Amino acid sequence: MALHDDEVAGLAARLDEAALGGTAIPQVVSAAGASADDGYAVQAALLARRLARGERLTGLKMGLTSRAKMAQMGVDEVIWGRLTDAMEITDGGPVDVAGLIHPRVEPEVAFLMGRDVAEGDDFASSVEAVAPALELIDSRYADFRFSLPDVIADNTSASGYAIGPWRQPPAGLADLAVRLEIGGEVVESGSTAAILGDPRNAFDEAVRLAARHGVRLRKGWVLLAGAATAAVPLPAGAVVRAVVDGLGTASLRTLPEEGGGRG
Ligand code: OOG
Ligand code: MG
Repeated sequence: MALHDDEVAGLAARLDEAALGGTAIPQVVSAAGASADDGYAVQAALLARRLARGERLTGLKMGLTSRAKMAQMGVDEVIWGRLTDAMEITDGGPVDVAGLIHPRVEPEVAFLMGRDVAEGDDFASSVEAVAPALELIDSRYADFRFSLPDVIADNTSASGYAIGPWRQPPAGLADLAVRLEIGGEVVESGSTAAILGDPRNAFDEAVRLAARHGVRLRKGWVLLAGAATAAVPLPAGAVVRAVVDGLGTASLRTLPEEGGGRG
């Protein structure tokens, strides 16, 4: 049974306030008896609040496209969320983690849309560039635990993203080595093959799944294909790099913690 509009609006407000205040909430969406489709309705209402504050959509993200992530989160369905300009992190640039709840970081591959994408459009004619990327996720739920409708409603834990240098899509993307480094140490490693066998499949899934909710990728938008490895906690005062063989490096640096405790 679908949630009523006022329930959807109320849940979107809870999630929005949790993110703004940097405080975790219980799994209120599944507790309300929501389905995955209800989750997408809450996500749309949550993003409408952000856009009303002046944020602008910059793209979409795929989630749980790799087994490593499905296993880590205990949810085994591919999901998608929305990106805004407020989530953009300049490549190599600073991120203040003080206002976040329990941030994690994961290595990804990003696609740049060369045109408005219609259902059935293929990767080759739609994607004009590819880049290594880092995604910063921060579930608004306590202990980073959620069910499928919860995480969909929470915009698939989206919090920030940094994109490395764009380049023309290479001939092969299916099996590029990926590593995640924090403070110069390799903390996770894997392959782009972990992303649905080939990250290009994440593009097809994004087009298909978003269309179900009337959403299409636009020219100039970014699509994050999903993490190639499990996510790791993001510490303050650290340099983080995602290195994808053949694509290059995306990086960010977190600001040092100020005088003991959250500001
Ligand atoms: C959900 C978001 C998953 C990915 O790349 O798989 C995701 C989460 O793990 O909190 O962004
Ligand atoms: Mg991700």
